[in-house]
Amino acid sequence: VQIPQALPEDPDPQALAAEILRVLRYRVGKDTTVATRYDWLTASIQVVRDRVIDHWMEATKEAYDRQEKRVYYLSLEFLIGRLMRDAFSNLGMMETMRQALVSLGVDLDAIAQLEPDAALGNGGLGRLAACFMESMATVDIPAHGYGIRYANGMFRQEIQDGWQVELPETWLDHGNPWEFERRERAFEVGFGGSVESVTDKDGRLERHVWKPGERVLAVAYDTPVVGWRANRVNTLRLWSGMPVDPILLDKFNAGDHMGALAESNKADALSRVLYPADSHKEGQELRLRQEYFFSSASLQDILQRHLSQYGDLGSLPDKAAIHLNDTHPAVAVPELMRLLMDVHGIDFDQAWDITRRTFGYTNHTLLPEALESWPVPLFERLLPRHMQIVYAINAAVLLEARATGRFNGDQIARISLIQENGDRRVRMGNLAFVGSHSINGVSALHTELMKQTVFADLHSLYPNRINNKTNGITPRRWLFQCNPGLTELARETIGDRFLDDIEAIHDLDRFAEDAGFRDKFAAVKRANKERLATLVAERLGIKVDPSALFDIQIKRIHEYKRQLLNILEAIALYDQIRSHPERDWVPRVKFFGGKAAPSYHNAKLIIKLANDVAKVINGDPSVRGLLKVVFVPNYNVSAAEVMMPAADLSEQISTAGMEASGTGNMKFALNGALTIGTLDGANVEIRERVGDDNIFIFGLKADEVAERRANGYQPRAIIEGSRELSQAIAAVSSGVFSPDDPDRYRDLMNGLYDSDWFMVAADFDAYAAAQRSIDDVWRDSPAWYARAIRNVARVGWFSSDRTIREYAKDIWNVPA
Ligand code: DL6
Repeated sequence: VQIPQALPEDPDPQALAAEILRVLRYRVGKDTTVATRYDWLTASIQVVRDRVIDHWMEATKEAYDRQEKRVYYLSLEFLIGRLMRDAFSNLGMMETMRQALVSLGVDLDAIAQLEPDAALGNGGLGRLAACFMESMATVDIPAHGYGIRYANGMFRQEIQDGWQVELPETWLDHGNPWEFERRERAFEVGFGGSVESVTDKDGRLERHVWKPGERVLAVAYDTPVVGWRANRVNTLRLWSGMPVDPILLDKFNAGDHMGALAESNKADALSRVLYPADSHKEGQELRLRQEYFFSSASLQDILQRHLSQYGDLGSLPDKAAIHLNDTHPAVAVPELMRLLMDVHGIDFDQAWDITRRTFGYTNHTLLPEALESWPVPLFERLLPRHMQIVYAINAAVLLEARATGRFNGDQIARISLIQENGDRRVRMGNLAFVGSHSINGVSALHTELMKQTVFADLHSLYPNRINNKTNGITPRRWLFQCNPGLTELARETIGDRFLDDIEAIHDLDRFAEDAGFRDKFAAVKRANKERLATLVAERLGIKVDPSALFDIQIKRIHEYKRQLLNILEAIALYDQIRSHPERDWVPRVKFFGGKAAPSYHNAKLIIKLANDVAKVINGDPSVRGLLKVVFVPNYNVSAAEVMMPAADLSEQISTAGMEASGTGNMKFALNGALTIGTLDGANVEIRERVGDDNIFIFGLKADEVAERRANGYQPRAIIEGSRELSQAIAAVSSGVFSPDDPDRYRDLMNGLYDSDWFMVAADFDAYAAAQRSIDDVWRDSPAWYARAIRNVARVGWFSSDRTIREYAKDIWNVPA
């Protein structure tokens, strides 16, 4: 999208071409005769980066001069994807850049494809962090993101014989032209060792001194984050591990060559790889090390910046808001306490007051298996001083709870930072909660459930802390950049106001009943579907018809997200099409995409099932192409940018009460897909905004799911009572889709009969019925597109600009 007002310093294409050539020559060290496509990419990125730097420095200086409060967003994940198009688009130079490159014989789209997709995150949580960074720059909040510069981000997924295979993604292979290495910005981070007590001459305890047994360096790498129209440029600072001594010469000289490099390897391991599990805790030592590594380095950096500007730490909460993105950085709570007490000599009470006023915490999941906790012995061995501090905090909190006289023994045990039943563990959720002045959920329903379930007792102790901040997405990437066709159509129809205020896209609403507009809208959708069809044909050799209904479920593979429900419904539909060939079936393509955690057996099996089912259905001539199933490998941000705009139907079918929010649901709706979904996460609020007629809601509600579970849910009876479902399950179970290994899915299917925790059976009939009513609306094309247009028009509220403004006002206390 070429935004109307180019920045004042925006050059013409010829000047830009000259700049690209200069960078190619003097920074990349190539001339045009030998430059590879990667060299052109590097030169183009550096040209745009150069243009960002002045804004970056200005913004930093201004924040300093005006003594503005800064936001620090600590996140173990930033799923940023490719940055070049985003930067071109936010700077309003996409077209000039395209022309400049054309004049040099280079195709912008071709080199853009080469940019690695920076996948430093697993899924929703990491992508939210990336949207937030862009929105903070857009709404002009001085902010720094802090995370880890993983050498290997999310794995690359290949599908071999239908199975997921994980391969390392080496996104730094060609260097990273975006970043600045800041060797001088390095902090020591310790692990292990012992704690000594220092006493005064009268034997009174003065302070504790932690003597770590190991030390590593955290080195900063900075990436500028450009807001819309380069309003402001913020910093994403990612830490990389380095040894304090690159080689231990005494060991080397004594012939112990491996031992000489041991420290280096350990430091390297800290930023080597992202843990690829999003929904269950990783009880591994390296993970806790990573969490502490980046939390400690970030806090040291923050305190140093604060001290150099203000000279004392008492004012920290007034000048810094530190946000914990989930519990992964929760160890920052005792780390800040340690730094304040042991390094800066502040007493416990004041340190605790500063800490709580500085931190805010967002919870992103209620799944018990995803709530982090660490065995006390491991925590104590790695972080002995932090363990002492956790006990001290716990004592303060439990005494406070006891003093109210409102809590019995069980409740006190649930408030405790230490889980005492079974092996003793440190509860990171409770730690983050007590150490923060604000705890937020990510959709209205999720926030209510937080109050009623995991944090019920803490909420009763601190009733004013939990608040809701419904997630959002940046419209720059998820509309302007990924769907230029729709953006242009909207501009020519309602003008440019929505470019700066996405809620103004509501002006499109009245065009839902305008046949001429609907035709143009349908043509844009068609072009986007053709693009996806081409990609699928090229990559998978599967031909899909762009006039079919494109039904898409793309997200991490997890049982609670219920890809299995979707696959079983596809099988039931397949049976119906074959049994009733005379009926007027709506041609459909069911797309799936998503990665499974490598250790998650059932999720990997579900991927295999989707591929097995695809093989049978796509190869069966009696289906006459009316149904196709496509599993798109290696779903990532770049794939999402092609798939979201091409969807007619968005599958948001999690078991109610289990999806904290979802953000894919928002991206689809903004790109004109209708949603089929349960009343879960942000679907509830999407329905409120788009209206009942423009969304297909089915299934049990969260309280009904809880009630059924409590009263002894009997899936077997339900399955036996549903002909379609029992036939589909029987087919899978007996090996119809896995003739090479008929028992492959027996356990998975038996699980549905025996327990069905995710209530696939309970919701199946309602889901299938909703799909058939979708067919009815699809047959009435004007009615379909009217609904699609209303979706686009009515979901501007789900912008991350709105979310960030709410954080700014209610949590961070910064202007926005
Ligand atoms: O808040 C962002 C995102 C939500 O939209 C998803 O609903 C939620 O599942 C996700 N949570 C995580 C953390 N682990 N788990 N599960 O990624 O956060």
